[in-house]
Amino acid sequence: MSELSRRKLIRSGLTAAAGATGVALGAAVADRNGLIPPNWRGVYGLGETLTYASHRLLAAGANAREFPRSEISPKPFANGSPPTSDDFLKHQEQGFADWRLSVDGLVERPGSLSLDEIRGYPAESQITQLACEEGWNFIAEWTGTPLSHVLELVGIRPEARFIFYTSIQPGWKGLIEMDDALHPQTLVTYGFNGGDLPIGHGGPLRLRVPRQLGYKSIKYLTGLTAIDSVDPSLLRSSYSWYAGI
Ligand SMILES: Nc1nc2c(c(=O)[nH]1)N[C@H]1C(S)=C(S)[C@@H](COP(=O)(O)O)O[C@H]1N2
Ligand SMILES: [Mo]
Repeated sequence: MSELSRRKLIRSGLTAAAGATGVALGAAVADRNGLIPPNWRGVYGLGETLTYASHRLLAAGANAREFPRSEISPKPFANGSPPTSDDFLKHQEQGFADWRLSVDGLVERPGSLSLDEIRGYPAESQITQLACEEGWNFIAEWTGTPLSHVLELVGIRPEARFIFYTSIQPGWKGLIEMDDALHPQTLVTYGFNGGDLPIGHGGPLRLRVPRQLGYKSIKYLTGLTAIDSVDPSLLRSSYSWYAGI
């Protein structure tokens, strides 16, 4: 589909929905400002576009709420089971000494970083809430280096529009746009409540995206790829792409 007919299609779809819901202005503004999410096509595309666009317009640059230490949850819930692959178990046995984070795609200096290297970068801590789409949540202190720092180090190219990220755990992957990737609260974390990040919470390395729902905070992080367009295969089919809260 040409860019023009794609935009026409989006616009007519948005206008139809907008007429029904009384947010015509929002839809028009979304289109004009390029606020069309990568999953606009498909069953949820229209609703997604409206949610995404209104969030972006209302909350551009906003921070996720941070909490005092006294509100850290005494018993944070670790969701799901850690990876069971031989590969992961071997890393675990070796105390994750050889764990690496690959960084590639639209960057000047693709490569891979060791945990020690990452721990040596400027560190930030944040006390934020992780909210699962299923309704539960907890507050914890997360420590790591800003993703923006890692991206600067490898020379992120101006064409990059999204960061796609992967886990050693099959099926878990994430995608955020540069606005979230460069946001100061988006951290490559290795610390949790003052200690190492426990395996249950994604240790040794996890991307923490506190401005979005829990499933965007991918555990057992192994790779970052800077891209300029999104192939549908990069999206997790069972979750909505944009999970702003
Ligand atoms: N690799 C991986 N990342 C993941 C998950 C997972 O099962 N595996 N679960 C996601 C979901 S749905 C949520 S709500 C949070 C849960 O984080 P927690 O285990 O620290 O509570 O991690 C997200 N990241
Ligand atoms: Mo979740």
